Amino acid sequence: MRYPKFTQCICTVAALCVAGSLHADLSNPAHMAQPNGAEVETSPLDRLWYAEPAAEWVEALPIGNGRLGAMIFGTTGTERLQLNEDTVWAGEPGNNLPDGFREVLPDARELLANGKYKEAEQLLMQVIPFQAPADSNNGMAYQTVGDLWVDFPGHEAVTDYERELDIANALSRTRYVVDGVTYEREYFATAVDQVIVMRVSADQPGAIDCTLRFSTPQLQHTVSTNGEQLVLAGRSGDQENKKGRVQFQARVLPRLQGGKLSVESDHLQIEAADTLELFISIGTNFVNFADLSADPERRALEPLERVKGRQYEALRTDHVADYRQFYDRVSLDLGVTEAAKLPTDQRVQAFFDGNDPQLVSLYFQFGRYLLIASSRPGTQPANLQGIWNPHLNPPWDSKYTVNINAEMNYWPAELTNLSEMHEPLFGMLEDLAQTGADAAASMYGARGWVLHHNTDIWRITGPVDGAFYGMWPMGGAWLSQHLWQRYLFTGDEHFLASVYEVLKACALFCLDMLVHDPETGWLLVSPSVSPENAHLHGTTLAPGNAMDSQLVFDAFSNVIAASDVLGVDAELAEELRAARDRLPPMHIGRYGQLQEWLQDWDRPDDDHRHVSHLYGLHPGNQISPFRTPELFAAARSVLEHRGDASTGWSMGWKVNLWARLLDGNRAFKLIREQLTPCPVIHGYEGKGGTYPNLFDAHPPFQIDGNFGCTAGIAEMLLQSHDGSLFLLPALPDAWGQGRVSGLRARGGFTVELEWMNGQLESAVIHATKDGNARIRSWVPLSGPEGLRRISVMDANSSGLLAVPEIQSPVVVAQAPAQVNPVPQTYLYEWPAEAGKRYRLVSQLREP
Ligand code: FUC
Repeated sequence: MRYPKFTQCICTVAALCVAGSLHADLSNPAHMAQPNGAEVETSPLDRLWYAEPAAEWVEALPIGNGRLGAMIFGTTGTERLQLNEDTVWAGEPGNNLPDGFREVLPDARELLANGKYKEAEQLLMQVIPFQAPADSNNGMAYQTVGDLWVDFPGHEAVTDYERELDIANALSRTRYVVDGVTYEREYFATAVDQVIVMRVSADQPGAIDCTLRFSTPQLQHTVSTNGEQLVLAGRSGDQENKKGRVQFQARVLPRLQGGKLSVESDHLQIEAADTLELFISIGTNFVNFADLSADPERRALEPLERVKGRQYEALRTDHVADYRQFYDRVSLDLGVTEAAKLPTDQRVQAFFDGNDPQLVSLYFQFGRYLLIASSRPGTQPANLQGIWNPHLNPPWDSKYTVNINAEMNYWPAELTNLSEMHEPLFGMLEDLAQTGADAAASMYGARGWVLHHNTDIWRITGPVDGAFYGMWPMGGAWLSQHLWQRYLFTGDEHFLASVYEVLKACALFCLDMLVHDPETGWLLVSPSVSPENAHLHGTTLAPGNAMDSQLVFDAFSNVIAASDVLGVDAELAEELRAARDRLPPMHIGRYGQLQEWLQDWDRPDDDHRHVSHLYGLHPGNQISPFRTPELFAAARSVLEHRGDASTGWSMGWKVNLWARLLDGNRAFKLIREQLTPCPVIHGYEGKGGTYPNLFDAHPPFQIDGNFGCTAGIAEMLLQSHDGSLFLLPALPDAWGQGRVSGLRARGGFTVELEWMNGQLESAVIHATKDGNARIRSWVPLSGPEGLRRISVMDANSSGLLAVPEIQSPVVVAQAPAQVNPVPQTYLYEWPAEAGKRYRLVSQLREP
């Protein structure tokens, strides 16, 4: 038979599960025959597959090249490809700076200093209203381009149906049988050729009849034909005080073998073709956040002109090679059980109470797949839905929420060896440093740049959604940590020099906006909120919230360290050091919890999804089991009280937090929560989880939970934020045996680990920089020449692994004494040389 059924792949999985060999041979991929007789390597494990077409959007399968995205439904009678292009947003250039803010700022600060929190909110609501007037701008929406429909008459009832997303090759396929003919569709979104491709083939000649149609919910649009192409042209939506000025054009170029193409006024008809290839291209007029002068038609036509002369196989080969240069960098094997034979949706159903470790590695690799598919150098950063969105008015506008969500999207970037995919975020930071300078000057009279809790493609930097949510001036301080983290992972000083001005300007804003508290002498961020969580006084507003002080501490520390590395701004560094010493210390409250606010207002029964004050534990590194055991216990107390079940992204964060708390079993419990089916397909109600297509459910769909959990799985296996590379810091009992390769660590290291019976067996550390390699392990290790055991963590000679020194916490009198045994681990170091690989072996390993 020319068309191997997907079940043959599944049999390969079964073969991998033979007794005594519960681990996948990922180095030995299966080979899948293609209609043209060529073979494409596929891992039988790295795929999502289903026995039914998608009935709902969250059952469809995402493909993308960073800029273009499609959701593939795999429906037989009428195929649906829902299309996106990452610059199709409502609105037009322009910032959203509020009138009158500067005038009320001194009074708002005064009210907050005097404990009049609600009054401060009321005052600020006058200039940052929640029920925004029509002439305001609360950020614009990311919007769909529309849908391509392919009608196959007579294909409504089929047999032998299967569809898959092969994430090892970034290819999707649908197969079924009608009247004894086997049909296959293959789809991919290529970054090399900048088109989405769909190929329809059949195992009998002349069997393909179909109609191609476009539709879109966009109000301003036309559908037409041009030559042999089907064309959808339109303009993005108006929103609040903005006109929709993004013009887009989507074009489909068909290529037939055999058969006949008829071009009608608004659709294309194909009769009796042997094969049909469709090339979908989308262009817009977007150049950058301030410039819409490009020609969408020319941009849509150019890729089609290029692919005209190229064979399908060549396009696919180039696409797969391009994708795999990123994807193949990391492999993860947590074991394979019988559960891996089931369709993906059934695996999610069974996961919480089952034994399916391979679903975790699949989910991890799916997160990496999504980042490669939604964020490529030169594209827009992944937004709340990555690039996949069928709506004109998506949840939270599908923009960038920077009080957690946008950062979370990029947590896996360095850690899981996808550093290039981080670049769109850096590009956005460069833009925000410009638009945020206007906000800093006009709203605060401050130097530098500020971002509040949302931004969009126009790089707005003013507050949105009212003072309760929007009065948070720390978006820049959090988002720009990513620049510094990129430097720590890569040691790339050229990169650091190129982004230094953004870091510096962020620190200058913080310096200028801090308010001196005469009572304590501390410098406080005010006005501000602890994101979205109301305290005892019925508002989010308070000065000196824990996360804000942690963020300013890091923003200052980054510039202090960068100025040293680059040999610039010594005086500024001194000034920042002095201000940093005057930030309030963290506080431990009456039930032993890390305080979210300067006052002991936390409630033991608070289960709010945001755990902002734990920024210092993750993604930050101010809280450590080894350096700050008291704060470590207090952070743990916060998480115990907040509980596990929550929105998707909140659970994704908690996987990371429990990993940093070195509790692998609890981190795994959170993964189980995250991989629970979301009970509702539509709407915002209920607890978070996972949809059938493995998209994260806030609910509704929000991609940050995918990325957060992906990073969390990596954090369970390797951490490098606390002065050393901690190997297997938080391995759960459920992953007794396994291996991982390709994870990245700060200091410029790439790491391979193997473990058995829940303990590290061996590690290979590949250094890409000269420097002191420092390793922490739960088991004693033997290793490379020059390896020496050390007992204390003195200042590391490699600045890339340096840790902060923070002030001792303030502990309220009623706080229970907490027992904080420092975990017993083994610490080693040796001088590593760039380009060398070092092997370490457990001394407990059986000979
Ligand atoms: C923040 C979160 C919400 C949601 C939104 C996009 O406001 O509190 O849960 O994720 O961003």
